[in-house]
Amino acid sequence: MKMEIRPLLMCFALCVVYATSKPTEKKDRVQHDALLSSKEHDDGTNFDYDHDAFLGEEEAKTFDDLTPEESKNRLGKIVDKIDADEDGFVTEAELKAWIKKAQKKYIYDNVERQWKDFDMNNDGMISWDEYKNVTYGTYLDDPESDDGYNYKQMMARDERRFTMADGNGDHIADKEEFTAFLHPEEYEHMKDIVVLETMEDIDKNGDGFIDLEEYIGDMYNHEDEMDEPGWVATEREQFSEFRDKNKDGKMDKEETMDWILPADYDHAEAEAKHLVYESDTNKVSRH
Ligand SMILES: [Ca+2]
Ligand SMILES: [Ca+2]
Ligand SMILES: [Ca+2]
Ligand SMILES: [Ca+2]
Repeated sequence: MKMEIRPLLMCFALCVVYATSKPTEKKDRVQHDALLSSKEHDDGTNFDYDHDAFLGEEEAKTFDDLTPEESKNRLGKIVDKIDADEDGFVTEAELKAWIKKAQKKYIYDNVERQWKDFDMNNDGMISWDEYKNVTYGTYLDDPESDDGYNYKQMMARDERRFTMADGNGDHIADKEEFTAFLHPEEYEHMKDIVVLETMEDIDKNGDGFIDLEEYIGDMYNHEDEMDEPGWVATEREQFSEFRDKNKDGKMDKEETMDWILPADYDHAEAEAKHLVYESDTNKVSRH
């Protein structure tokens, strides 16, 4: 399928200039939105999510500083790049490839930014000791000081994740291993630890399961005398109907994995289809 989606993409870019992000009250544990954008996907409100998806979150941010005219020029160049075979049309496949690249760019940029803070001896590797000293140096110097954080527990948790990310077991992370440490949700072999850490966060009574109250308690902060917002009731139903698949009243490891790391969903593909659909139904006119 070929499609002239250039006008739509151009429109997105201009919208960036006026984009405002909406605060989200609800804490979202599901790993999907973070992949493409930290913003909510709600085209009824704005196109922020779509901007981030095809520009990359950082790139979209720099558009904020440009005039509409500059944005337009810049985006024209980007659309030319998306059109990989240069036939003047952007296909769903080209769009999907572009979005995948934008996702990865965000991740690799993030790793690059943090890298120099941890590689103290500049040998191009980050050892567990380097990471530990940079992150927990103050605590290690004075383990008795108490400022409300359980550094011992946080450090043990980091070391467990570091060990899992360290594929060859030498306690030293190369760039790929460090990327797996910082972005475990991107790696198949890190899925178990993502689920484990999430369960530890939510499972307040430590029985190894997430019950309904723990599930709601994690996403909703009870404020005294306030009525529960409507979505809390919806989430209670979600828990009973979809999350707790075997209906024993709690979520185990598998059920938690299905929730936070939905397996059969390709976000780049879904977003590409979505953009083509938006273009196809000519919703451009509403901007
Ligand atoms: Ca080093
Ligand atoms: Ca290693
Ligand atoms: Ca529990
Ligand atoms: Ca269950």
